[in-house]
Amino acid sequence: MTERCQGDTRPRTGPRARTAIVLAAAALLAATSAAFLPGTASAGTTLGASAAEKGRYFGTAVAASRLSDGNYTTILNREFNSVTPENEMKIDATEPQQGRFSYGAAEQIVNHARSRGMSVRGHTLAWHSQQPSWMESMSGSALRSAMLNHVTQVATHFRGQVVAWDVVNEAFEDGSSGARRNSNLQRTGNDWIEAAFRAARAADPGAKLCYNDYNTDNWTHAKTQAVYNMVRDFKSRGVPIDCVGFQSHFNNDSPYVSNYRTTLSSFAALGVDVQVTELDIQGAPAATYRSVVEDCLAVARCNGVTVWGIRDSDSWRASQTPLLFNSSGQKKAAYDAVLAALNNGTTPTDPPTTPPTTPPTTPPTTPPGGSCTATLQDSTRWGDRFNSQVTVSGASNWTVVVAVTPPQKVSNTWNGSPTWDSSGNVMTMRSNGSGNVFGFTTMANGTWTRPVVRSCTVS
Ligand code: 9MR
Repeated sequence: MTERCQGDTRPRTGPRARTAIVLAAAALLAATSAAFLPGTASAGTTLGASAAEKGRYFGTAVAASRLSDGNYTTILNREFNSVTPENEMKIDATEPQQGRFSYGAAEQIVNHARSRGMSVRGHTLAWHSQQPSWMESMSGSALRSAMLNHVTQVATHFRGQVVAWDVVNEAFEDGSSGARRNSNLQRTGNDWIEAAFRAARAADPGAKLCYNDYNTDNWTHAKTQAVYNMVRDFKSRGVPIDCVGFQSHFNNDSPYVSNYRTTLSSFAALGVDVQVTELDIQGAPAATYRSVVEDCLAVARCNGVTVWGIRDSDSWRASQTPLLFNSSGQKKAAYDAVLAALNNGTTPTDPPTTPPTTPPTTPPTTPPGGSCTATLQDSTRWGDRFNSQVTVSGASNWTVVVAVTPPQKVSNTWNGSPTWDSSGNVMTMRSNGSGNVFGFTTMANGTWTRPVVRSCTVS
């Protein structure tokens, strides 16, 4: 199912046109069904591109201080299409003195990522840890106000640039109590978490808002159940929560368990997205990495996987060598297992929630740019999003302009360097040396209109 740029998508209305529409719709449905067949192989050669072909992202934590390390950024730019600042968006980094905000290091990461088509996860707005000393010594209503102001200021500053925020991090106790963690924030009142989510929604209505925690992987654990009950309660009362992050720091004391997929799917069934947010595994066993990725791919609402660092030497647990690249930046066996899982993984079996739009019925026209042609092709479609692929012919130094229909949003791109207009709906994609085929994921947000190629020009 292809659309050349500048194709006229207006529906025709005569009997022949109706026949054409029915036939074309049947073909599209067949193509869509095929896209949901398990085991569809794809030719992705990097983590990000392979994940994107499955409608997911593959991300990493990034430290601003390492962006000057060429080995590090080469791997980052080649392999990943999502980034989480490891420490630079935390409270002590962004508001070191009360009311005085500091965004430099976070912006460095955000700009690096977005200029290369990577999305950004924001981490984290409200947390008992890594508080600046002024906040650590606060309590009661003054702390509540300061926390809400922090959430509002930081989320407003990065509005439109962060696809998902860890609004609240690690608010539950470990062990069997299922209780909230006893922190200065908790002592401001049990409603501090929902208050933080409401403030974040008001500040950045377009971002997904996540609750993020560790030791919530085993479905039978009290902490997992406690977080589940909180999310269920929030959904039932309309508290604005969109996603749950599973840090997934696996080690010998806190190993991966086979009911992890049950945990992800059970949360997703509450009506939230799920994300693997800080994955690292002691010793980096390939089979375990593979299982985690397969579990995510098996759950339609699992948006993607973030590993907590690139090379073992970048890890907060470097001695456990828990990552996908060794300290020299070479791929480990776990890398191969993850890539294979992304390429061979089954796509979710649940059908799209909205019927696809009628495909175009008119022949292509010549693009105004004149000297190259861009052809848009539908790719995989999920319940909330779809992929498109654009093939350019006629030039290697191309610039292609693509528009999506609001409230659609492009959440991921691959094999090109994108910039957006101020509305965020028109993407200008430039060749970046990765060839003449680029792709992108569009979050439908209820609208399934196909993106339109507006022009193809030679730079
Ligand atoms: O990786 C982070 C490390 O550089 C910091 O020193 C540490 C400070 O608390 O935080 C690490 O990241 C944590 C993340 O923000 C929340 N989940 C646990 C992560 C590992 O400790």
